Amino acid sequence: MFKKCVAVVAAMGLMMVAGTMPAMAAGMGNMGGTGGMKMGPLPKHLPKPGKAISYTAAKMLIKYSNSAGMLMGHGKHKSVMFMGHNIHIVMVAVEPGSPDQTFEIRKLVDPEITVPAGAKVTLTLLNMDFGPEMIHGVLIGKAKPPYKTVVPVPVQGQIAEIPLTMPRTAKAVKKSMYFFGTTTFHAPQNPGTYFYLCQMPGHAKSGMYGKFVVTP
Ligand SMILES: [Cu+2]
Repeated sequence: MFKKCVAVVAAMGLMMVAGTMPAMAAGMGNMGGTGGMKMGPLPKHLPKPGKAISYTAAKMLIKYSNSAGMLMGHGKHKSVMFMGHNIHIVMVAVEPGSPDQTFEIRKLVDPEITVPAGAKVTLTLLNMDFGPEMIHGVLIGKAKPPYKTVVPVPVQGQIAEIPLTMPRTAKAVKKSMYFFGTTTFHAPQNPGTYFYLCQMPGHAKSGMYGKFVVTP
């Protein structure tokens, strides 16, 4: 199973290099070790970040978020492990029904994320939250919790940033439009522990953060 996964991820990396990432749905089943959940395709024609997308397009991002990577660990210490040299991670800021001021990947709240050293990582944040204060973004850096109300940008040892992204446009989830942000960066060559956090004042202080671990 493990070997098979490595092969699949390697193949995925090649496809991504070839620029065909949006079409990667085919043959991507069984990656997650959660009983054959199929990895959803990334939406094919996403507009530039900053433009609103429909619930239908947002749902494709959510489906991807809920199926990419491998679940590791037990209980509260679950992590999502990403392998290969070309990784796409989709985080959701506060899926409806999740606790306030949290990130979700694979329905896990603020999970630990692990990526291999040197991997090219494309990180996408979909903001599903609603309300005037519910603007969210992502910084990844060395700065450890607890965080102050205002987190200086860039954070200490910053390696990635998704600018603040607006909340959804309507209370009704299915009738709303959604915003997302994305960034591509390389994981550091040296293994170590980083943290992802939301730079909206007060959010990281309230717990909107998690570990980002770079593995050998
Ligand atoms: Cu936030």
